[in-house]
Amino acid sequence: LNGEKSPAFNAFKVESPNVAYTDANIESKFTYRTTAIDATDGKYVAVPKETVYEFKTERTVGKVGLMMVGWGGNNGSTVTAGILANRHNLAWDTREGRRAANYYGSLVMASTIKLGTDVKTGDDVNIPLRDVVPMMHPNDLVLGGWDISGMDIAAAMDRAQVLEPTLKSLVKKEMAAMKPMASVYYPDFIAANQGDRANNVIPGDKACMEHVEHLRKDIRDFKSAHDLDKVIVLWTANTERFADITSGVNDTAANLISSISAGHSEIAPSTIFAVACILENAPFVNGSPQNTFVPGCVELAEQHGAFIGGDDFKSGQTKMKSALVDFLINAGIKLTSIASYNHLGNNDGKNLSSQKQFRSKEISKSNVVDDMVAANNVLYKKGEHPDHTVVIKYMPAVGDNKRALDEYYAEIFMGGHQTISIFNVCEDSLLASPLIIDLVIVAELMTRIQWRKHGEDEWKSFHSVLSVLSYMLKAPLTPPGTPVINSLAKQRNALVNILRACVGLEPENDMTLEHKLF
Ligand code: NAI
Ligand code: DG6
Repeated sequence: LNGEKSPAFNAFKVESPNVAYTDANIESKFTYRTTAIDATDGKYVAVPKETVYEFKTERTVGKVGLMMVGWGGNNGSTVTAGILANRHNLAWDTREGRRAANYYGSLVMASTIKLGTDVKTGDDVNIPLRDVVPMMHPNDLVLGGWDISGMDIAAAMDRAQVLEPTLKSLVKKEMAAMKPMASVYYPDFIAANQGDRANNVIPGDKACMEHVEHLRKDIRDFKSAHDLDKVIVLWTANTERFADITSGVNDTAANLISSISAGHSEIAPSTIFAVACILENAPFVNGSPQNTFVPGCVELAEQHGAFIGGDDFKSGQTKMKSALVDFLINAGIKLTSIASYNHLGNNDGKNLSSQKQFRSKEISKSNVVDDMVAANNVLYKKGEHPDHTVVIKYMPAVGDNKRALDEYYAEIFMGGHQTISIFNVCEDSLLASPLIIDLVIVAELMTRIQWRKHGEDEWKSFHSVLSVLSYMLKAPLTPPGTPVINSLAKQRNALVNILRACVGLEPENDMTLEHKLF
């Protein structure tokens, strides 16, 4: 690298022979250090390993559009109002006093990372995560999307019953002009109790290529109407039932495309959206638990080098779980059972009151501790798991104010027991909205990062399956054959340290030797 500096830096610059700033890019050379293990006859040989990578991050974000599937839902209307409130710098009265727009709950917009140590004071220097590399600002997003309910987004915001009336009145006019496009609706995939809101549908009740082409055109039209450089599509529509994975139907990319053309009944609307996005090269993120990304869909994304990510926003109970269980097991405490109850009264809860859709959610909420348990072979024998039960009940009166009750039961020293009970109450959509923003910001960023091994000529993109989004997701999709990481701390470290590598900085190691060795 030539060490050339551009006059325009982000919040900081890295002075290193391994980093070059050009007008177009930030280029870094990064030594990735891992430990290779050779296991023979129960004995391990650990060999430190180094791989030198180069990263190139395009500095110009461009104009970005976010198209939400399920725009008229609680999440879709809430995130829309939140972005508008931030864009217009709004403040409003509540019975607790005046409130101002913010991005609390967004990892990117509201959390910091340690950049390093101040040479003069020895203190940590922390910067907003959003400043590590050039990132899109959510206030700049152009919003659009689809919903099977034709209600405008202002009316949808009222229907959601999430935000304060004083705030709603400030964004109502702008949101009333926002109308969701008609969507694909295959009644068999969501609860029958959703039928009465399906008044904005593209004709046809099962998969077909016309639906794929219709959605592709919607994306292209939206892009050209708003003069966008790129569009990210995010599924925040109802939880669907799982689709059966069947050989010859959805197991390969070619079979999936043939099945869509043949009108096969086992292809979900979310998969139709994913296929349309892959073919339009628009990153597609699934915020719901169903298996949208059937094997054929993942293969199609790989073939087209298109980005996909999922599944299911990790907003409240599961986020706590993936932090707390990591803590308990890493503290050497043997977690023996987790009982998780939820009740909620929003439309998501209504849809989940149907068994098949509940089952999708039960699966995504249940597998979230597996990696942490498997990693501790002192506490758990191979294949041993804590008991884990997940219950969700629809309770209309509490609306979006979801109640989540968890009991963690653990074995401690000398056969003793520890019981931790958590009662978590919050507006579900106010937790999910900042995650939508994070998913979009990071997915967009990944379209601007390329890598190569040092010495190679060709730059490449990250793998089509964006596992770097895992922090925001309950059941992270990973490239086929690669491990799933659920631990919240590990997920955050992975994201932060990849960003650091892009500007040639070492991973944060928390050793603070400078404060210990003197
Ligand atoms: P919601 O029920 O309020 O909104 C879903 C919207 O999707 C509705 O407006 C519905 O009309 C629309 N819809 C259904 N099928 C559609 C289709 N084929 N095409 C276009 N639109 C369609 O639900 P909410 O609360 O906004 O949640 C959305 C999704 O996010 C759900 O699947 C939920 O499980 C998931 N989720 C929500 C979390 C949260 O904290 N709010 C966390 C994790 C996941
Ligand atoms: C009931 O659990 C409804 C669900 O949609 C959840 O609210 C949502 O998946 C969030 O789950 P969690 O476990 O991240 O709070």
